[in-house]
Amino acid sequence: MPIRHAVVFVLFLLCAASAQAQNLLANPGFDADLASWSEGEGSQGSVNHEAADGDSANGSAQFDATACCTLSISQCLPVDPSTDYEFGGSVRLAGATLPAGGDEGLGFDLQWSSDATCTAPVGTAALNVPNTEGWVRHVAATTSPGNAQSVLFRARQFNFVEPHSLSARVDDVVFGPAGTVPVELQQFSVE
Ligand SMILES: [Ca+2]
Repeated sequence: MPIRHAVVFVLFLLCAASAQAQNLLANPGFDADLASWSEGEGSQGSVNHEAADGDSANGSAQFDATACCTLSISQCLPVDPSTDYEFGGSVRLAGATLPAGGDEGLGFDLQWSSDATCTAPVGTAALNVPNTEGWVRHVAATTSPGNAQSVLFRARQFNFVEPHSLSARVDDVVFGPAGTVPVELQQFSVE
């Protein structure tokens, strides 16, 4: 193997290993439980661990609304300012027929903070998932504000429409620096 090709190959392996390690979320695949996640938004329903029927592996977070208006689970993470990040996850809206306008559905959102504990908001980013059948993966890119020190990552179900009975599952969530989400091998080209 020519030396030049060997160097490229090694660099690619390093990039691949790095990409797999960069997801900053703990327990992103909900393998056994909802450990590391905090439930928010009060008592409009419940978020529970679903052992079976996951996306790439068993275990997902099951959102069951019983009243208006939102359900969410979140994690607070340290971030660097003015840095490109990627966020999202896989979603299954179970048999839902969603009205237009985004009043019902699920999304991922970020709330940047200028302190280290997610209590001094300085900006937001949101990725709302369209009405789809089956498991679908959604990922978006954004840039942290120049004064950001932490971010609150949320998977959030919206349930503003009667009878407030939407169910959805979330799995394989991701938040990390640009490049966290692996690219297809075919997109990697050497001269
Ligand atoms: Ca899983």
